[in-house]
Amino acid sequence: MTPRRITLLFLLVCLSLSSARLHPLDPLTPSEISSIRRIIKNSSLGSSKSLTFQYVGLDEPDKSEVFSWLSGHAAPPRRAFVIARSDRQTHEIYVDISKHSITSDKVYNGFGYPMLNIEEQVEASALPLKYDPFIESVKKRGEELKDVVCTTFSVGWFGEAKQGKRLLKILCFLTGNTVNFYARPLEGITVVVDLDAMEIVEYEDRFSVPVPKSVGTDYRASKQKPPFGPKTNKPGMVVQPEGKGFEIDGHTIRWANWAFHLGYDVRAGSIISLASIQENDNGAHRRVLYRGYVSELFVPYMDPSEEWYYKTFFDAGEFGFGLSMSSLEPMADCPTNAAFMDVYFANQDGKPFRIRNALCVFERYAGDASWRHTEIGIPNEVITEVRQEVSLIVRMVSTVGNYDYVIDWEFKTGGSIKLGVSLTGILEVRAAPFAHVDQITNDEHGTLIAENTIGVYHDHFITYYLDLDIDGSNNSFVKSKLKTVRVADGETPRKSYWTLIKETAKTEADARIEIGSESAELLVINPNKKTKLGNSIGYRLISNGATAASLLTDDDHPQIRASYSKKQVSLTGILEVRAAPFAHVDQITNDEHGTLIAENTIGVYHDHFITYYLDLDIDGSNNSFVKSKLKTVRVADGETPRKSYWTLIKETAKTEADARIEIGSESAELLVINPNKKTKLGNSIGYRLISNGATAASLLTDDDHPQIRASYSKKQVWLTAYNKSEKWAAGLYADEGRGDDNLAVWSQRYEAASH
Ligand SMILES: [Cu+2]
Repeated sequence: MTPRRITLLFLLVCLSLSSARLHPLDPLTPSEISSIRRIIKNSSLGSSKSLTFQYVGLDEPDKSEVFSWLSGHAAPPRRAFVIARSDRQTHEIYVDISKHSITSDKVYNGFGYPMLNIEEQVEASALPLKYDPFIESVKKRGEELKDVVCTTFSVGWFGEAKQGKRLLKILCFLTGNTVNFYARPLEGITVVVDLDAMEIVEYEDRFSVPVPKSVGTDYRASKQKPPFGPKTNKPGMVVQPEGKGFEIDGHTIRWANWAFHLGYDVRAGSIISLASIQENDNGAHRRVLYRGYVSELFVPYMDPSEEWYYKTFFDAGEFGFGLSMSSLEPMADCPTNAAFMDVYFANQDGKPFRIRNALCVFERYAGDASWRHTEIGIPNEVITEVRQEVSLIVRMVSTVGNYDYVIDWEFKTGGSIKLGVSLTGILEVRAAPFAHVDQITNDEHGTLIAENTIGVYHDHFITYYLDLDIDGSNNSFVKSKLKTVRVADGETPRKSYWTLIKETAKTEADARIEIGSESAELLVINPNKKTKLGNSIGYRLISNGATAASLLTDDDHPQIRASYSKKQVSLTGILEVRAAPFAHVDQITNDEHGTLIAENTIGVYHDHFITYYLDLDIDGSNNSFVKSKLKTVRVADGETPRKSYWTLIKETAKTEADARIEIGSESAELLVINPNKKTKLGNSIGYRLISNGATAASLLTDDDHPQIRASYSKKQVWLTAYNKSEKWAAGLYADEGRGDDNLAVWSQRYEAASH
């Protein structure tokens, strides 16, 4: 959100095209960016005094052109797509770089505006400092103008029917003797800038709140008084005595059994293309992912008040996830064994600039095993085999205002690709007149995190574009649903089992998935390719916990703009096997309760339910279990431009039944707190239980005997009072046990006792 203070190195030398053949998906080179600028400056637009470049990127060739080039045909022409502003109009310009010509220039007449560039944000941020009413407001607060810094915030859309102006809001903060100005907002002031006129068109100073002192919040190590956190005295480093295991050839990276193209874009940041994996037997590469990148980040805040309601950012589309890339610090952002890559974008004037070391690539070895087995079943022999887990990471960091997003693409030798997002940086806070939680009587839309400082509730929705091309471009989306089957009495001692029902999505609507809403595996398969045994070839989408759906009402304007955020998908050991008389899937006519994984071999469907005993004693033995539920609140019409927000409702479990939780059944945070201890500000002290994706409930029927023995496997969290004898979820005597002394039974016992 803020103009970044990184050094932008302008390329003064006009590089001639290097002799190396460009890959059709290579990002625009600095010399291409210069050519594009020349071509546009030489056109009729060139005479416009107000011409600015808002987006300059590769006009990606069609897939068919790329594949044709890969099979040895001529490269498609290098083309660029440019969004420029001139005389209050948005131009969509296509440029043929090789022909030095503009192929089309169309004025866009819709409601939206292009991405902001850095220069206009810097210019707009400086306006309040020369604006008399603002200077007055600073004085009135007893602060000095020299301590004030301002940054930019997109204004959003709140139902206005008419075409608006290209506006930006400016918020100001105090630095003084700290660089952590986000912790010191000048609350109550709204500055609106018309970007085309580059002037303040609206100004309001509604109220003032004490600026948080934010003592000790300067994060620079040099400003931290020792002791600074727990010491790890013996820092480690990654050493690869034989060198790096990957090779970078232009933008193509080859490592282990993977090959892919690493590009970038000013809006998306890093882009992975043409990821393919090498076959063991014949060395041929099989296609997996045609193109993948971060497509949007929606960040709505939950405070509907005048100064905060509009904070509903689209970090990629408004501020540029690529434009906000940070130079990575060797040995800190990326390990010692990393290779770095610079990126080049166009500035406001269309000239190329570089962000040094914006991407890094490295092999990760964290001392984990990817597969292991110890075999003691063969008399007089112990066989142990362990394989190292090594993967390849492509990393970028995008710093959008206060937040730093770390985006990882992780490639594993087993064939999987893992998308990693971590958020760090600084919280955006609101100044408020509270020094203790007890002073708060209304919903303050956040948590008192320091004196006079509220951390405002908000979400981050990160959306990926994934064009999977598994073994070819023709792919299907399949939901593999787990369905409980009840067995007819007497047929078997079992009463139930689960099996798989595969459903292929026929329309896009079939492929809008709310993760966790049903027991289903999400597969992308190639319907025209099969393994030798006749099984489908594809990839499974595995969510790793942090999925969420937006809680805003459907008619709230930020939600209309990000309506996609209601759904999450728009589209080790030795397996125990059973011998079976099949050599091909086509021979199977009944439910064989598994998958034909090799000739005459069925891998039987099964679950692993792992139950932990956790006796938390947070700051003492007396702890409570609290559900912190996220609840949508609808705003009365006219009160604020927003129609909804979410807030937290805290419920302390009174009985064991209150603390039986099905994770994902509601939007709730699970906390274990010490009710007798508080922070200085009056907040609870506790730990949060965070589930990391692989939670499940058993699908067996309640009266099936295995389920009676493991009746606790229907819920993921159980809370019981301390009882020394209650150690083993399945009871002390699990073998042949009957479920009369298990976790679920203990829970009921307490319930009976407490009523
Ligand atoms: Cu956040």
